Order: sequence, then structure tokens, then C-alpha cells
Amino acid sequence: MAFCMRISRNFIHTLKSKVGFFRRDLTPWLTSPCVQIFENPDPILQTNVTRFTSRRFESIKAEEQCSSADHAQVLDFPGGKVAFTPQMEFLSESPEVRSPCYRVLDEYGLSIEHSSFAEVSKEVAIKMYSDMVTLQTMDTIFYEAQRQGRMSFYVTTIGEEAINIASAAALSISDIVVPQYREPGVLLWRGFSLQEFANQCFGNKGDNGKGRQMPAHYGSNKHNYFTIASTIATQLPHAVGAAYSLKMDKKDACVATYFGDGGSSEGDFHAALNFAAVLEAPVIFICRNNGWAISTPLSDQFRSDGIVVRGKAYGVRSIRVDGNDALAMYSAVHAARKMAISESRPILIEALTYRVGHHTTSDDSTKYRSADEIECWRVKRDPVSRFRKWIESNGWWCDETEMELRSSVRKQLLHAIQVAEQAEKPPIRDLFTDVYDVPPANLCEQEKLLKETIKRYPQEYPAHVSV
Ligand SMILES: Cc1ncc(C[n+]2csc(CCOP(=O)(O)OP(=O)(O)O)c2C)c(N)n1
Ligand SMILES: [Mg+2]
Repeated sequence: MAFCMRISRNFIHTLKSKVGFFRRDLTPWLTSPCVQIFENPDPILQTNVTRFTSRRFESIKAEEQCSSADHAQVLDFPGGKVAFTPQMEFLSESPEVRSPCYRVLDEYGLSIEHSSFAEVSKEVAIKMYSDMVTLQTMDTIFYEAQRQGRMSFYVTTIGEEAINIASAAALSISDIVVPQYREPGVLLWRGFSLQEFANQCFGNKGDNGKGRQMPAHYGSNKHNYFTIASTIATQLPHAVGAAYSLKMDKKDACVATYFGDGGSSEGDFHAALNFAAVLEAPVIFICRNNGWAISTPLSDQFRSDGIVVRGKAYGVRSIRVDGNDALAMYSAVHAARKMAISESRPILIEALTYRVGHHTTSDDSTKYRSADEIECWRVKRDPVSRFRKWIESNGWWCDETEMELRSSVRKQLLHAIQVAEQAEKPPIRDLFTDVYDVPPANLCEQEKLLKETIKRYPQEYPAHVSV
């Protein structure tokens, strides 16, 4: 029965995220005035937010791509002139030299001489570091809670804290975030509280999704953060559509969408990149290339020089960044945002990193990769301690503040879990609401069947959840 319930919840969830998502989440925006404004609880982010609307744009014009006109003979071809050549030369399948990786901090957290990077104030740098520590601590505590059987599932972000937090710091709250599932740090940065994270993971009444999503599948209208659908890469075309609407409304905002190396092997990635280029949509594609798509290594995924080179094929400006260098990540996203909005164009960022934890709590990654490999990234290439060294070298951090922060965050998290665990669950009827104005016959039939089953086997159903 418990298994049936899980299937039922997951099924309804999948249905909602795939079929009903737009109706549920966008309807208020479509029917209300074009611009909605809200205040972010985080003082650093307190700025007016503009949301996207659904009005259609008149027409678009693809970027003209003209080859060098010097050549005597050119083909005047739709989309741009092409020079002729008598040489039969195939384009090489790979560049002579791999695309370099932009970094600002060396492995000891010291800024590399002559590196160009965006200024980060003391206030922002301290919030960045504090949020990275909070994210890391949340992962440790929630992961342990899952192992104790207190929640059914969890996804850690360990090793990818810099991508999460530094990218979030470089965005504005008016930018729309369309995540995969390993970017809770962006939501944390925007002011989603530890209690809200815990409520979602425990699927209680305080959860925005009313307990209908899997744990760690967060979403918050208030924080301009689309609800996670873990069907890989499906978020990418959505992100382009949202960015296109921002452009139509001439908003001073862009969309940031996240995905993994595995996501880049999906058709949706290619469709999204091409659409974004043709529509000249202000969207930043942030690829977390963490080496693995569950047990599939990069070598089984592609033969290209990673993901960054694919941008060029679609006419999208791209950069490869050291994803474990918070300062490089911040600078790249900061510059990307500026270009995306002021030039109305998509940007692709390939951030090189490593998934230090298991894929999820349903995985044991030591079955397909060596413990040495994991250990090397966990200890020697930890993005959090690397950034700490930089703020320490600026005189902005010390051991005492570190201890205070870690102990306070730990206490808050343990309290949040306790509260979330004891909170009431949403009623069973909520499983069937919020997708359709008038529920279809098959859904009504499922609801009836579920209620009858609960009546027949009451001992199998938790007494504290109302039907
Ligand atoms: C369309 C689809 N296919 C397969 C899966 C199963 N799946 C879940 S996560 C994952 C790997 C994704 O890897 P990547 O995009 O690199 O993200 P990472 O987990 O490494 O952060 C797969 C194949 C899925 N959720 N959706
Ligand atoms: Mg991956």
C-alpha cells in the first residue's frame, strides 16, 4: 500500500510537472498586469522583480553571418555570403588545442596575476562564503536524515557549491532561474529559508508543492525559481521561452538555466540552444560539467571538446570556466548577464566541476568510480575552502567567525528538520488538485479508488494524514 501511495504521488507529480505546470504556475501571471513586483527577504537582494508574460512578439531576425568578403568568389546564400574554395578541406572534428578554462583563483585560493575578474564587495563575498558553508552543511545533515530513514530521498550538491552560489550572486533577483536539480544554492542565496528546504523534503503542509514532488524538488514563485522537474533537460526549452518573453517586454532581466553534462546529451539541449540563438533570447545556459551522468562517464557521452564548443555550432557565445573557482564563476556569470541583456543574446557557460557525492541517495558511486578520484576532488579541489582562503587573505574572515557560522547553521538545520518532521502532512485530496479546472474522468476515478482502498485497509495508511 505504501508503495502504491508513492507511485501514485510520483505519478501525479510527473503529470503536474509535465502537463499542468504552466497552468498551475503561470496562470496568475498571464491574467494579471504584465509586471509583478515583490520584495526579496534577503536585504542584499531587495530589489523590484519583474516577471515574464505570455504576449507574442511580432517577428525576429536571425543574426546575419557573412564570411570574409575578400574572397573573389562568394556564394550569396540565404543567411549570409559564403566564400568558395578550390581546396577540398573537411573541417576538423576537434580543435588542435582544447578550449582553455577561465580561472581567477589558483588551487591555494590566491588570485592569479593579471587575471581579469569582477569586483566582489566584502559584504557579497562573506554572504557567498556563508551560503556555501550553509549549503554544504545542509547536504550533510539532510543526507544523514535520509540515511536514518526520516525522508525518502535526497540529492547533494557537494563539490558544486561555487557554481550554485557564485552564479546566484552574479544574477539579479529579477532574473528567472530554471534549474535542473543540483542547484538548491541558488534558491538559498535568494532567501529560501532552511525551514522551507526542510518542509519540502518532508513533504509537509508548509511545502509550496503540497508534498506532491519528490524530496529536493524545490520551487518558489516568490524567489523567481521554477519548480524542478528532474526529467533531464526538459527545463531548457522552457527557459528559452521565458527569456523570449522577457525580451518581448523589454525587461532588464534574463533567464539563467542550469543543467548537467548528461543534460547536454538530450535533444532538448540542442533544440533549446538553437531556439535561443535564432530568437536572440537573453538566456544564460549554465552547464555543470561534473564528469558523470549517474554512472556514465564523459567518454561515453560525447567526442567533442566538452560542451563549450557546441555553442559555436549554434551561434551562441560561450566560455569554459573553472566551476570550483567562485570568483571566476561570479565574474563569468556577471559578464554573461550583461551581454545577454544588453545585446539580447544567449550565452553558454561550461563550468568544469566534480560531483563529489553519490548521484542521489539511490546511488552508490563507488561501484563505478575510484575512491581516490572522489577523495582528490573532495579534499584538494574543494571550492568552499578555496574561496575561504581568498576571503581570509583579504582579512575578511577568521577561525572564530568560521566556528560561529558552522555551529549556528548546524543548530538551525537540526531545528528545521525537527519542526518539518512533526508538521502536519497535506491532505490526500491535494493530490488531485491544482492541475485541472475540471478534473478529467480518469483522475476522478483514481481519487475514488484511492479513497476506497484507504477505507478497506486503514491499518496501511498513516492515521495522521487526513483523507
Ligand atoms: C529524460 C530523462 N532520462 C533519464 C533520466 C534518469 N536520470 C536522472 S539523473 C540522470 C543523469 C543526469 O546527469 P547530469 O545531467 O550530468 O547531471 P548530474 O546528476 O551529474 O548533476 C539521468 C540519466 C531522467 N531523469 N530523465
Ligand atoms: Mg553530470
